[in-house]
Amino acid sequence: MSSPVRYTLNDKIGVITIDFPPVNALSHAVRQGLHDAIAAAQVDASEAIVIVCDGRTFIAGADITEFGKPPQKPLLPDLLDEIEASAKPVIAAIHGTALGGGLETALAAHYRCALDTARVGLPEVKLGLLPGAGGTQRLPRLAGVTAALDLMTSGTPIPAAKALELGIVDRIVAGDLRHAAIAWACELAGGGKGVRRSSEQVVPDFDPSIFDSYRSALAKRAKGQIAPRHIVSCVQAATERPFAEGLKLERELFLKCLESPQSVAMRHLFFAERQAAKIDGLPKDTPLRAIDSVGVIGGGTMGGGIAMSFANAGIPVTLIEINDDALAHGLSIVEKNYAASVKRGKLSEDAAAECRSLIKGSTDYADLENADLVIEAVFEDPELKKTIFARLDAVCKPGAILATNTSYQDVNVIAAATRRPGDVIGLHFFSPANIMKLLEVVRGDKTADDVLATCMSLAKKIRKVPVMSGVCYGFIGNRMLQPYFREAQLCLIEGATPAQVDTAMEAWGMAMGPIRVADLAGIDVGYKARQALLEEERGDPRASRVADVLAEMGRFGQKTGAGFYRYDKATRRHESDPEVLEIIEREAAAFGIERRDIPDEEIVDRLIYALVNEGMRIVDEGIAQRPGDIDVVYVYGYGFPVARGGPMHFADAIGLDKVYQRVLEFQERFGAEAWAPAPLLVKLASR
Ligand code: 3H9
Repeated sequence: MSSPVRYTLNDKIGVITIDFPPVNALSHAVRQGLHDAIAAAQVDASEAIVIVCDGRTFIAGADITEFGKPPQKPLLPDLLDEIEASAKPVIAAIHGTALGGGLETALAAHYRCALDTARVGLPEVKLGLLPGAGGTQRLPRLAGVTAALDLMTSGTPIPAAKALELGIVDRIVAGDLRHAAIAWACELAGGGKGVRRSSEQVVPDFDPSIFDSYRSALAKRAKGQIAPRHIVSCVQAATERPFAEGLKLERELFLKCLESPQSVAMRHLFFAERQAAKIDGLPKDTPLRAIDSVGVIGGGTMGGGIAMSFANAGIPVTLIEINDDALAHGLSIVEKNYAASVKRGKLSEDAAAECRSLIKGSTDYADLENADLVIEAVFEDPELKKTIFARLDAVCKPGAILATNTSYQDVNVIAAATRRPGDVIGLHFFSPANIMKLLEVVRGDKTADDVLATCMSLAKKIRKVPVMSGVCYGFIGNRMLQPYFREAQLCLIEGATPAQVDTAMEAWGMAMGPIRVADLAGIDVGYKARQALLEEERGDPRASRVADVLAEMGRFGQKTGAGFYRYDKATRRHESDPEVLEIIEREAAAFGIERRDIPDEEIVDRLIYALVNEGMRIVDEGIAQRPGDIDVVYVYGYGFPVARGGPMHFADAIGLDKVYQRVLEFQERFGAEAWAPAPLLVKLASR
């Protein structure tokens, strides 16, 4: 096999070109090629060396697919030491993204130039890792301690201009990058500029209290994660120890992270997210419909957020409401959201004004006649939705995609209200839609392949993470939430307090405990939904009784200042309410339940295994294409801790046989209706 690295001598400049699609990751073959090329350049007539990449990007990092396999020499840290040790100046020429080991390669070079469109970053922390090829030691020397900590603990890449300001790159070039880099190399060689090693630079002055500040901020922001903590230790070492000693610590802590279940979980999510974007059986070259204009029906919180998601991607939106007042209200919320983004420094005034100008309001469906995609986002009334789709069928042009944002309704029934069910699809956004990354793309029985492919690709354009779901009540995410909430409510009536349930789940890693989630979502919502069901469809009455009582008292949750908790009007901070405890105790007695102490571990296991058991059914029924899709849904849409990799990965990591045994135990204690093990769990556990 030919090497993915070419070395050529262009007059006096040695040019090393990496060509390893799709993202020039530092696989074994690339490392070997780089090693050979650097060695060759040391002994030929070259006076300076350029490292440049073919394809869409500079090196995007170590090859993540190699992690977990036995390491093969040359190891990246050693290779980068060789590059830095080069007797001839080495110039890295960056386009696309220089990420992780890619940026570390550039930092080991002596000079760096970049196109102004390039971005650089050290995103290892998002994989539960730290930069393990000298990044933690070289970056603080070049950019200072604060910038280094920011870049490494956030993992967010920065644009070339910012990198220039921070001293991470030395110059921004325009036009042909290879050409510009070679010209600069000639200039450096001609001017007698020799090597300039990052490892020999001195860390600029800094405030020594910074490390403790980062440690305490990260303890909150990245609760329970080990990589951010280790990053701080490595950067501190860069300021206190000689370079080689710092590298030693970096290697030790990198390997600790690499072997940790956290990194295994986060690497699983990296690939699961990319896999989720693919639809089995749908040809890669399925034609896409052009989406240049969008209509949104309903200017509530959801509709407004959806409109913003498209406007933020430069796609014009027509927002439809039923009358002028409702429209003015909807647009004012959009306005407020943009103002808040400007205030938080997320958007410039100009950018916000531009996005805002892309959203036009209307009360006339006729204004949707040219829309390429229309998304209905009105409240969950099946008859209303059908009426809207019949109207859309009448006004929209042929080929327009008609989508519903429903959380629960049957997309097939909605599609049947039109004469073009092939054009109908579910696009389930999560609130606040302009911020939440998850998009469930719901494929109806008749949804056309090109409609599905278009929506999956469009999701990426509006910076969402798409996961396809089949049609069922609640799709993937909300369907699994039902048994999860059921167990949370049962724990309450059997003996726990709201605070105990929430604290147990939050300590385990959930972003917010289920009882607080119920208060935030509105207790009236579930109440109304239950009222619309027949008695026998409502499930275990013990699991809804307390919520029903609260709803009937007008305690709808955060929005009314009281639900399972009481809320401070000004700060929205929650506190326990003895009245709620009395209600729980009273209702438990009415059911003849003798309340008991429930260990936190039981709470966590019941809630999480309820998710897993339902997830197994969802995979078995083909509602989700694969278990990883469910993990992506839960991490991006439901505050499941990334470091646990999603419910299905977590179950796998624990051992499916252990999960099965615990589910059997719960079946024995709490009954088969709730806890019959999913057939797929039984099958997999027995393997
Ligand atoms: C590291 O560097 C550790 C070192 O500090 C120390 C080592 C000792 N490896 O995302 P896309 C694949 S850790 C292997 O859809 P985009 C990806 O799976 C690494 N494969 O494209 C996908 O495959 P498929 C630090 C990789 O244009 C295909 O490439 N670096 C890698 O939307 C296209 O990816 C990172 O964490 C990789 N490193 O985005 C950067 N990267 O087609 C991770 C991508 O089969 N990468 N693939 O599904 C990214 O952030 C994005 O991929 C990137 C392109 C922005 C580069």
